[in-house]
Amino acid sequence: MSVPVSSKLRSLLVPSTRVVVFTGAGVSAESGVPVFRGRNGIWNEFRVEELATPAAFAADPRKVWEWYDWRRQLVSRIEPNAGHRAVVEFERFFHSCVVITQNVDGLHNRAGTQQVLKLHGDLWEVRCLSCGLSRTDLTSALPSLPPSCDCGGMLRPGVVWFGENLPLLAFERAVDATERCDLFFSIGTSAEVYPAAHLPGIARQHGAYVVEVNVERSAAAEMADEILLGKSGEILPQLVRYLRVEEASSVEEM
Ligand code: BV8
Ligand code: ZN
Repeated sequence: MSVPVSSKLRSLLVPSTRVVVFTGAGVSAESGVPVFRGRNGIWNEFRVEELATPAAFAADPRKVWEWYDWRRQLVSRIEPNAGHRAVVEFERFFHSCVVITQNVDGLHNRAGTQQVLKLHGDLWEVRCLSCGLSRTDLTSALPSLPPSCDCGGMLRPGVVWFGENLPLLAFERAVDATERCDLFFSIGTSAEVYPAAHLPGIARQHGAYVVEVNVERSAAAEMADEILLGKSGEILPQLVRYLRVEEASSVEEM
């Protein structure tokens, strides 16, 4: 089923448009990753302050690691969906397309996106609390919890917890791309976690056309010029079909 798309948005679907794709948990929902808030939200079951904070980890590292190990195992068994793959098509079509995600699942990379600005870290990164070394660890399930570094120190998940700063360079690049873009997609995010949730507003303030793609209106809807209500795994491929039409007609004109 297709959703109505404005002629303004269709007119922006040309290669010279500078695009930012900003995603949240909803883009991975159709792959089987649970979202955090709203219907079927993970925080309805668990208390965020018990799991995703430095204090929670200090109090019970094993409990926090069990949760992350469970999520790593879940993500290792699933595949990117049509929404992730459509983002790869966007990158191919637009001369400038910057992908910014709050997701830690790595599914954009697995779909084929090379450069992703990961604002909340990566489920597959681990960092040593003693020597500070970060590395990728794709093991699932981890053999012992909490896992240890070669130096003997305790490892932590390479994600950004509540109360922690976002990776500065990634956030600066995200703001920079957002300020410069013509078209900003806010996809599958409740836009409730800051500072990432400032991005749709920054895009709007700098004159971008802001499009929300979500199964329901989120906090970002107030900043949006257009809201495409539906699943990202259906709406984004619909937009890719428009890109293909545009591509074919520009070839005919040559
Ligand atoms: C910071 C990573 C400075 C790890 C996550 C009051 C007290 C204390 C703190 C604060 C406060 N007020 C503000 C703060 C700051 C706080 C914050 O924003 N809190 C909010 C919640 C009030 N932020 C921080 O602490 C950040 N750091 O501010 O640093 C600082 C320093 C010191 C002291 C203070 C401040 C750090 C935040 C990072 C949190 N890390 N996760 C992990 O994953 O384990 S948060 C978590 O939320 C997620 O991981 C995700 O990254 C993020 C956003 O969630 P969404 O992706 O939007 O997902 P959500 O489930 O909410 O929504 C899904 C959407 O998809 C829904 O809208 C749904 O309708 C839609 N959907 C569903 N299916 C589909 C769909 N859409 C399309 N298609 C579908 N098929
Ligand atoms: Zn170490």
